[in-house]
Amino acid sequence: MPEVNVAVEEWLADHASRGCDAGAMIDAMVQVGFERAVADKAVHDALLVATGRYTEDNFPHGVEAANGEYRYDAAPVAEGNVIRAYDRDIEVLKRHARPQVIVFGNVLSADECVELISRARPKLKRSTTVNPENGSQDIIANRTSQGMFFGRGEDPFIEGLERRIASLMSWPVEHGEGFQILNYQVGAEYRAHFDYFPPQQAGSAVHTARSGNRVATLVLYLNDVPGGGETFFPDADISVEARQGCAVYFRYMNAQRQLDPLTLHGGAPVLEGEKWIMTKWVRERPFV
Ligand code: PD2
Ligand code: ZN
Repeated sequence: MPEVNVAVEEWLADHASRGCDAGAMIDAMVQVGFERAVADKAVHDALLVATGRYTEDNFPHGVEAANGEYRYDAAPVAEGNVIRAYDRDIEVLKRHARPQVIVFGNVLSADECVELISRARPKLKRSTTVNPENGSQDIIANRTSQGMFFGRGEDPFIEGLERRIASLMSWPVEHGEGFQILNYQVGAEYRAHFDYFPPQQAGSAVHTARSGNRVATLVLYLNDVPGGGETFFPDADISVEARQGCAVYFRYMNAQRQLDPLTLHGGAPVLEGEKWIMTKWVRERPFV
């Protein structure tokens, strides 16, 4: 298996600085024997260095999404059963290939979960969803949680967690939306939905104009839920229980900008106790 040595880095830097297409560079590396995940990361790192940020022109693989059946790239998450993510060893509990869903343990400590909940509690407001027709944020029966957002990098505690999560998701911290905390009381739920903005819906454009679409999600569980509250993927027969400090990752945009409909998912109604989660959504381009 070839390595990303100095010569390869020079080749990457040269092509990235000349605005070469990321997909073509990845394909060229794969053709000479690199694993796709290795090539994907090397190319995106080179583009970041060359441009200071991803742009519409160089990422991801042209402006138009490819049509047809979703093609699974290697998920950018590192291989192995334990992943060193910035400052913490994170356990890989389960990996699903189609859709790309990965369950992690030990992402947050109990103290971190408690701290996040106590900071969020006084700021909760009823959650909204995007109106597919005009993009407005509406309160609807499909989503009955309460939530709040932290500003990105708003203090050292939040910034440290963002670095850990960016490392785990192998996606630049600048591409992340601010952490969102959600609280579900008994009966509250988030019915099946996509986290990406479906391009065929008129209301999506207002949300994708500046930073592109969402690429992947990490849902982090801040408490043990005594009953209900699983994150479920109805078309993939996957269900993840809410366990404090654990998280579920799912990837729905590939390098060709296709979107994976199998990542339809929801938060099941809480049957007993309450549920606290934190979400991290990452975008194609820096989130501004
Ligand atoms: O509450 C959840 O488990 C959940 C699952 C999926 C929340 C979201 N998505 C979300 O807020 O997008
Ligand atoms: Zn969701």
